Amino acid sequence: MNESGPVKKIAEKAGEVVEAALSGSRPEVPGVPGAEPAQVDEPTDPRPPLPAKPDQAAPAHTSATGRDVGADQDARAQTGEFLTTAQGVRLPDTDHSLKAGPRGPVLLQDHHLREKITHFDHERIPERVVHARGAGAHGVFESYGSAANVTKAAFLGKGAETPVFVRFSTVLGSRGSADTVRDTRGFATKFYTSEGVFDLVGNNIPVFFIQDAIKFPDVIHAGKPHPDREIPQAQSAHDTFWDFVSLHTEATHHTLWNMSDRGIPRSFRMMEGFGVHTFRAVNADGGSSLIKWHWKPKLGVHSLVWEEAQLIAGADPDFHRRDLYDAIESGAFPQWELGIQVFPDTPEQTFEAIDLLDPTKIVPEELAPVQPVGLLTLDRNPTNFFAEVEQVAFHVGHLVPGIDVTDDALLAGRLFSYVDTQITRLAGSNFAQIPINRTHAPVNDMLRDGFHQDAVHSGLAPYKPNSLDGGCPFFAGAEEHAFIEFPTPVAAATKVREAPASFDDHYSQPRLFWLSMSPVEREHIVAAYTFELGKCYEQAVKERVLRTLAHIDPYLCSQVALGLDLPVPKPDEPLAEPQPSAALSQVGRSWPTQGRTVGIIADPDVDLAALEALRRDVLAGDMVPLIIAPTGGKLTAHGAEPVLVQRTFATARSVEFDAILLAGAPAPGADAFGGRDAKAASPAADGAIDPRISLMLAEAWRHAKVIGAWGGGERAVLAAGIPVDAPGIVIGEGGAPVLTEITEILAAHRVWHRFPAPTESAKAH
Ligand code: HDE
Repeated sequence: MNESGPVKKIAEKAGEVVEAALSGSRPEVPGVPGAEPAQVDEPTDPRPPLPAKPDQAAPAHTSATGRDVGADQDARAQTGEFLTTAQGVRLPDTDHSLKAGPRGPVLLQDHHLREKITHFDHERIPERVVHARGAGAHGVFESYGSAANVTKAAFLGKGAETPVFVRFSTVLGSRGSADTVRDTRGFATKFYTSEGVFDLVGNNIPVFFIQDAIKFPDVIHAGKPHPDREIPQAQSAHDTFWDFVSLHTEATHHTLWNMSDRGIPRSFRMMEGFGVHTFRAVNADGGSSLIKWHWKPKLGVHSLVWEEAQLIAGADPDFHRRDLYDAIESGAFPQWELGIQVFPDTPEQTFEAIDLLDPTKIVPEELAPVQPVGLLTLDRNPTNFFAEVEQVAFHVGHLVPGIDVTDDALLAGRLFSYVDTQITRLAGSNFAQIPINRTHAPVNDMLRDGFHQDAVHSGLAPYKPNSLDGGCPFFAGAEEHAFIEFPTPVAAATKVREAPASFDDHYSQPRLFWLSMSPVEREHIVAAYTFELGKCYEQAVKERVLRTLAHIDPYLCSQVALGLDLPVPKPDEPLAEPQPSAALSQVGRSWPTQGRTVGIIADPDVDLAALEALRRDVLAGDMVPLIIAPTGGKLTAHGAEPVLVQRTFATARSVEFDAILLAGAPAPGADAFGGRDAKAASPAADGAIDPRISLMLAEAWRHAKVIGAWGGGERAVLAAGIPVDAPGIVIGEGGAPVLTEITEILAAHRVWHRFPAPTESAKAH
């Protein structure tokens, strides 16, 4: 991999963003709402619309037919100083309907009223049937060229740079649901390549619940809220989900991943991505290999803890969106390396006895290393959520020459589904012409008409063969980058509704995953199953799930049974003894801390110059500082530059921060009483310290987060009942040395050794 080229360039660009933020008129990133500061009185002097913010980008300006129109970045935004109708007619008023006198009836002839309300009535489009809740960003993919021997895809050629748009999502929840629910996450990437659009529509979990697309409506119906009362929203902790996955045991592997820390990511930026299915790669010589796609986050794979995820769902349901946008706005551009596992394309389509067409199986990285092929950087936020994130339309069938599909029966159903769903969701068949979906390659497709046709096709012969349009368009050959299906042999067979025998193995890989987990990760899995089943009503469902757990591991099964007060079943077949895969565990290494959120609690009489210096140090370390003070506004002191307060004791909650720094020991604020703010009502609170701060520290403590303090902050730590010599508590002389030390600890994500996991033998009973 080339660490000096793209990585360095991106680092420079990120540095420029940080520099601009520090020197600009609005240095308190993230969270700046508009391109210019607002004034208190309503502005009345006509002026052109404000530009987009510097962290934002819009879809490239290609025509509906893929032509670069070379327009300015904001060419699709509103234009002109004056309010107009949709037809561009200027308006003098939008506050009053046209009436027969001030108290009179509203007149039907008010075309402005009717246009405004009618358009409003149709603002919503159907949300995605799955993956409705999401967030997206623009970026660039820079290819290392290392895949050139397996695929001729131009975007994977050496040095190729390809614009991309990525959308992350949860699966089960509706559009307004919380980000931090326990669920699989979508990781869909649109590459605008020179050979047409390539979509890699993957998840953050490498396996799927089902082996055949025909079961997709079943698993989704089971996971969605109960049809009678429409609860619970965006959760798997209910009877129908567990009923299905315990009867349909091929779901065991994916379910186990969901119950692991992978089901509650800390950030989209800290998730792996997987293509799940095996794809086929074809090189320039016509050679075929089977491949699996992997996205590896530069920041490592990290998760929330369950209590934190639940608190965030209330305190900041937009947590993952905000995290993505804030990191990009702050110049901490998230990056992933794209990698491939490559397997020989043999007639059996297996590798080391693993069936490559079975999407409930992984190939451990120890058996087939992930080879890095390029670097993805997300460096711009969307300018308009609806236009970009809501309207982006992915499709697994958006393939480019050099990448083809296999006979995976799950993939086959997807190849039908994605276009079909867009036709409903985006109201017609011309969704490829919506700006975010437009290819950057020339289009001459003979598709015509339909709702919302944006192209103005010339000529009169959208058919082939023709002579009236000069025979155009013409066929391309391999030399002209045509997509030519790989001539895969198909064995003689009989029509059946059956799966291969190897698809019946539902437990060896869940056991592999379990055995690969560290002790703390195993405890989280036990707790997740116990919680989810504890929320179910039917005993039969719980007992049936325990039977599946008995096939994964006796400790897992017995501990969950203990929590449910149910008997421990025995497996009806001997357990497999697979080789664990170290690559599956998230714990035990160090990672960069870019984009981590550092909450800085400021005593009102803190040294403001030192506070500002610390804020800048955090920003310069590519992390996101947020100043927390008793009240909003600005902290001021004679002779010092004021410092903007970004969170107050009333609005802040520990779960927003990866680390908490205490610059002093704030006394109770004016609103620190239970009648005003229930967070302040803890009976254990020490009267000398604001009780909200004690609560914040206590939560950070039990979520195994690092806490740093100086200038009296030690007193606040002690007052919260936290031993100052405990792991991950850093007491220092000043902000700078404490920041250095907490950054080192943050590199391990959490202070895992604060609460050592019990050994399995110690807990066995
Ligand atoms: Fe999807 N999936 N899916 N899926 N999927 C959709 O397409 C479908 C599957 C995935 O951010 C839908 O535009 C079927 C696997 C992502 O816009 C729909 C089957 C994987 C996204 C659809 C699967 C995915 C979707 C809903 C079983 C991981 C969000 C709206 C064969 C490899 C993309 C839409 C975005 C979205 C169908 C299974 C990933 C209905 C039939 C396996 C990331 O077409």
